Amino acid sequence: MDEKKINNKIMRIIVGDITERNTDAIVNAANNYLKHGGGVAGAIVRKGGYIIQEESDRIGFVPTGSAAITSAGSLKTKYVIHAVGPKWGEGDEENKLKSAVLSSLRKAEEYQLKSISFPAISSGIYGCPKSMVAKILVTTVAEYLKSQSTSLETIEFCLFDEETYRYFKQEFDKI
Ligand code: AR6
Repeated sequence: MDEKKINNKIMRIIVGDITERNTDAIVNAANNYLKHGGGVAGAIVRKGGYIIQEESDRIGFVPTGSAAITSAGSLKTKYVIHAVGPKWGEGDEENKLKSAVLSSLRKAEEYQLKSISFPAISSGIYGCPKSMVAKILVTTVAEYLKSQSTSLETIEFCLFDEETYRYFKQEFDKI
């Protein structure tokens, strides 16, 4: 675990299972149709309950680089913010990823949330390099905290394995 203060807000990196986090919201690495099958998405629905899939089905399509919000079923968190990151190779991955992060932060803001936890969006099934994902996620959140007044007091990255954590730690240390 490591954390930094930016404008009196906390930016944190941890190794863990995001479905266990009790932040106000957790972010899901979703696809355009919010069909939550594998990866973090599958784990969220398996643990939180099918209500999350049902609410997602009512939302329907979410463009790449955007985010939608549902309740969180029986998870410890209150909301799931479904962010759609890019697939590696489709083009303009960095901008789309940045946009997915900013859309998630704006959703959290709309709901006046105080804390949010992000996974390494697009770095699993979607195949983006972990180094790129770490750079975009960490710099986007750091810039956001520097430049905005926000309801968010804590923004964390919950990384599933030590290798991903090391990539995030490298970027974190540059801030
Ligand atoms: N907690 C935290 N991180 C996790 C967890 C967990 N429980 N499980 C996996 N990760 P992925 P993507 C990490 O594949 O690449 C789904 O089918 C994982 O190690 O979940 O954006 C969706 O429905 C990796 O570093 O998301 C989409 O179709 C990161 O989370 C598609 O996969 C993201 O991996 C999205 O692919």
